[in-house]
Amino acid sequence: MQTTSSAERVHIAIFGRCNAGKSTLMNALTGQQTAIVSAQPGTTTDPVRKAMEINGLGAAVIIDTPGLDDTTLLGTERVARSAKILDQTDIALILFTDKSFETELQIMEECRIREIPTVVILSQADRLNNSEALAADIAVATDKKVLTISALRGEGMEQLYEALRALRSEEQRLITEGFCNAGDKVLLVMPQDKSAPKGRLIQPQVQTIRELLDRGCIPICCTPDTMSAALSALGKAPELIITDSQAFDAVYNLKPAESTLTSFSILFARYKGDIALFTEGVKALKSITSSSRILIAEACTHTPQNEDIGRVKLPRLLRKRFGEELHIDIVGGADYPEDLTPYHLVIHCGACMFNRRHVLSRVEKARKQGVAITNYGVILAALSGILERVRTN
Ligand SMILES: Nc1nc2c(ncn2[C@@H]2O[C@H](COP(=O)(O)OP(=O)(O)OP(=O)(O)O)[C@@H](O)[C@H]2O)c(=O)[nH]1
Ligand SMILES: [Mg+2]
Repeated sequence: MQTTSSAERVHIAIFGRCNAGKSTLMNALTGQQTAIVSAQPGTTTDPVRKAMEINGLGAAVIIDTPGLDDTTLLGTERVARSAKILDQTDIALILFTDKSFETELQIMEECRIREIPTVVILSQADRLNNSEALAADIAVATDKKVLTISALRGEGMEQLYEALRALRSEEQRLITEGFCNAGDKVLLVMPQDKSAPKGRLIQPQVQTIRELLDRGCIPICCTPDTMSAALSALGKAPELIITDSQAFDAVYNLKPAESTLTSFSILFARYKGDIALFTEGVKALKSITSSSRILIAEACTHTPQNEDIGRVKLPRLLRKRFGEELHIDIVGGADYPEDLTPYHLVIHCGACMFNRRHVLSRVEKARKQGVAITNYGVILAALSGILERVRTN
């Protein structure tokens, strides 16, 4: 379980006013004293995260949040904080405790706009002597089914897990969805050269192989050097071939005409983001001039490496093509600007550290502002002439 990266976990965030019982629910879900609980309003001042495995739902991160009405924080900061959490929330648990619903309905509206599924909860039911009537009022106000729970006593938790499992199965996405079916042979051509990590496969390769096995496909692995031998061994052309950008030309030349070809970076751009918008976004390359501004946005902050894509390789390729004066800003981690309008194009990293929701929140910001957006895999494929030769969606 610990090996599932945070990006692959369903992010479940708990929202409500101070003292609604958010931290108590967090502890009940995780089965540990993960968050501090007290009768003092405003106990939780920063989001608390805990990775866990939920039976039947899989790897999750539970996020406990500060009260939405916490007056110890400045109003605008509070809103900004919850918006930041919503940016990465896959499922929101909204806690209600009494008859005033205003704050709860506001956050639900925000979730509706962002298409974040919500679970409506009447919290601390053991304290109430009119929980049924209150639950009925909340159901009318929210137009949702209401779960009545007592996190302190562990009552109603099974129904909560059930609701989470149901939402999760609606959300589940596949990397290779639509590219192959059960029984299909899928040839994975994966160069294992100097740049590959020693003794293991990289995460996108591992995840794709695992998914193909789960889907009843037949993954066959080879390197560019052994691709011809693998094709002869197969007898019949594989339905799908997936390769790495660096081996693309060699693989393209050997590919049987009947096989569909795509790349790991295209599949992951689609899995992690909005491939239609990303392929549309690279069209902005046509109108870039040496005075254009480009934003390169990375999900994580990391020590730049020698051939770092975002900091070295992409700026070099772009400047070579559009001129040395090309203005390129590079931001990392949480520094994604609110105002993207100065930019001609936003190029986002592959986001191995972000969940899909988080990438889509950023994509949506660009779309709303009418700014073209793409990602590393798609732009590198476009710049090297791969994009028009692969299936992207
Ligand atoms: N009886 C009862 N008390 C509860 C329940 N859940 C929480 N409480 C109590 O309510 C108080 C607040 O609980 P917390 O879990 O700290 O509430 P919170 O929403 O995290 O509060 P903040 O961090 O201040 O926003 C504590 O005294 C808890 O013991 C419950 O299900 N039943
Ligand atoms: Mg708390």
